[in-house]
Amino acid sequence: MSRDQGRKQRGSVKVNRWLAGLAEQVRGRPVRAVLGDEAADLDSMASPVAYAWLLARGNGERITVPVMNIPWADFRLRPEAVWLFAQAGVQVDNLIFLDDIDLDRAHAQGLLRLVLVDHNRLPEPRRAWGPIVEGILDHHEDEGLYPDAGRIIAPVGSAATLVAERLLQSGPQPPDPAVSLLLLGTILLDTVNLDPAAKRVTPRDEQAAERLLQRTGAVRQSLFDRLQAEKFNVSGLSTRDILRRDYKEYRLGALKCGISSALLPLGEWIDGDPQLGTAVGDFARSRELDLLLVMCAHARPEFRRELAVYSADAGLVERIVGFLDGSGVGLSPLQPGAGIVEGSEGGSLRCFTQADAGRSRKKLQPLLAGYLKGESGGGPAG
Ligand SMILES: [Mn+2]
Repeated sequence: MSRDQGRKQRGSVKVNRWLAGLAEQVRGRPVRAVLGDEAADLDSMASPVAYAWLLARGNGERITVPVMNIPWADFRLRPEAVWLFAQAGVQVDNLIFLDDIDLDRAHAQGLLRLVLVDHNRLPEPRRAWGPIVEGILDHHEDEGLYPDAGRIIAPVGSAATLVAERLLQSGPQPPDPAVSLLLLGTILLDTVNLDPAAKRVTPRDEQAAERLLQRTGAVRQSLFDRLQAEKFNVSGLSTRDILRRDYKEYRLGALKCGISSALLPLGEWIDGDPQLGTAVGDFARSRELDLLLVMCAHARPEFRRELAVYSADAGLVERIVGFLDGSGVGLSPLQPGAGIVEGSEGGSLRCFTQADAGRSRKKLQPLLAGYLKGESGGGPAG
């Protein structure tokens, strides 16, 4: 135990010395921001830190920094990340969040370059940043954007695997233990502890994890169990927190649509928050959404998905529900009360169980995009 702590200490000292003061140093200087996806799951926070650590070694006048793609206040919404960074001994006070760096200003001054990690398309509001994307490291399908960017894209279980491969081959020095633990925890969580049944893991993830296990001396099962428990830990989070914890926004046809992913049973959420309908309506209004989908996933006891559909326009809710149900998603009203939760100001929130538990946000979003494009293009005007 003391040896483990000693290792951890040494690793964290190096990483923390590197991170400390980075936010100060970038001001007014050319910066290469290594940026995760805006949903900021563990992969999108740990992998940019590790990749920036690797890239920072080689470069001269341009300073390379990892940027957490969320405001600092949202970090606590991701308890698995809070736990793993603490376990690795990384002082999160030293990490750069969106409120620690003015990316818009750096871009306007011509000082900003981007390396995208765990995604390969900039979100809509930042589309103008395309020309400054100089690198991509990702495990999602390559959309072929930013042709001048150097790309490391492969269909592995976690972007952390791709960083680990580079880190492990980068030189005679063993990788930093803190960085290694961040990558290992991320790979285990993303691949459901390297379980082939979850259909995420590839041989490259296995190899990377194996070597990181040797480096860190971590115990695979207990590391995974703890991370998994933390990920599903929503105690202490309000409905608004749960909604914004893993949230993405899209323009679908003529509509502004938000999709939240939440890791708890919808029935439990409804029981736990008598004001759920109001809170969902408030959230949608605050983001000026036409439509809000809340996708719940849990494994109590076996893996299930549930879906809540909210709009101020009850007719739109009907159409969306009808379309999804007819597209094989299979929606049955959640009991009790036939899945209808009273919302505020006449909004309609309807709750369902999903027969096809394979339809994640990644799959539902393009399905809806196709439908709503047709609806806005081919339907009656307005
Ligand atoms: Mn990922």
